[in-house]
Amino acid sequence: MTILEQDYEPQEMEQDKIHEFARLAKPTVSVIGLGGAGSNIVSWIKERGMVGGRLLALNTDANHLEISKADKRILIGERATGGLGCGGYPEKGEQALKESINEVKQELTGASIVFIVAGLGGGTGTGASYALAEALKGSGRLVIGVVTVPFAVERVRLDTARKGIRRLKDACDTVVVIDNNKLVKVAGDLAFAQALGVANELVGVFVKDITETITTASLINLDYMDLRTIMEKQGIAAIGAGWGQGEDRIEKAVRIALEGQLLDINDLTKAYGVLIHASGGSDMTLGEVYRAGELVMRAVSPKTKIVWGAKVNPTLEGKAHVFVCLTGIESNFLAQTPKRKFGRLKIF
Ligand SMILES: Nc1nc2c(ncn2[C@@H]2O[C@H](COP(=O)(O)OP(=O)(O)OP(=O)(O)O)[C@@H](O)[C@H]2O)c(=O)[nH]1
Ligand SMILES: [Mg+2]
Repeated sequence: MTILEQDYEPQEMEQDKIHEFARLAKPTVSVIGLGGAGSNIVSWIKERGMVGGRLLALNTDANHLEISKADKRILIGERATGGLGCGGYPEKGEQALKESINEVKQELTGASIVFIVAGLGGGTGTGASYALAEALKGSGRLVIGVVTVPFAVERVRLDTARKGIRRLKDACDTVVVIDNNKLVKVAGDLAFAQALGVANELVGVFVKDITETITTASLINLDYMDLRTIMEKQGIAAIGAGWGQGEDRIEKAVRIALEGQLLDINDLTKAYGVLIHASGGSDMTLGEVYRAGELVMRAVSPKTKIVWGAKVNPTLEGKAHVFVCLTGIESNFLAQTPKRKFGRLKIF
């Protein structure tokens, strides 16, 4: 054996070792949409295409599940609901998930990050999502709930949603709460179906951008440990999103994201952690991305932990999109006391 050959072998072994570590260290992401809204959001993501994550849809409603575009669809609680949905009862959703838990867990083998996506207020999305989060608790995975809160006109569903958030908060690492009412205010006067579309897009972009920035090479990579740092055992989170165009597009996008129209928080300095994500066309520069980071840093407390990621998106030529996710906050929605459903009893 020549000296050269002797040198070469250990080097090759080192390369193999790095390759093996890289393969094992790659986080695997599963996105699970539960109930009608959750399945629709997963279909939205599938239609746009997502690199690096697996999309699952879970429902008790067989007809709705049939139109889902998820990579894998699972009808849960066949015995409990007969494929007919939960009719707004979260207890039924919980029972359905428990009935099918083994099948669901099997689909999650190897997943290190699990997004639980649902519109709270109904039976399946509410009950099955907290039951799933509870079943995954302590499994070592990072479990992130991303849920919407019903529109004010949905009334009784608001209470169901509050109960759902409380259970999710105890079981998930972080629950990102998006208030449909704020969304509609920002988006303008929209018909109900269109308003739901806006909600699907916001949740969809959030989950897709985080997944792709973690699993694929990006302008600034966000890694699994970064995400863990600010999301592990953090309770409630809120997100703000902003768009900008033209010369100061990044400044505009950050300002809109932080103005708080979407954020369910009054005081940004109370957040434990913040995730900043910027995306823009191939013309987006690193300088712009750092500027976004600087602007957010000025708005939060010096103690707030900050992680960030950035990704080029060819469909955003000339534009910028920024979202901020503030973790460890107290939700205004949760703090509101529910309105009394009946008037006072009058005794004559
Ligand atoms: N973003 C979004 N939200 C939706 C959509 N459809 C319904 N919602 C919201 O999500 C809440 C729950 O609705 P669904 O997801 O249809 O209910 P479910 O979880 O299937 O519950 P059951 O039908 O009772 O089993 C509603 O109160 C709405 O606020 C949708 O397509 N997109
Ligand atoms: Mg349903």
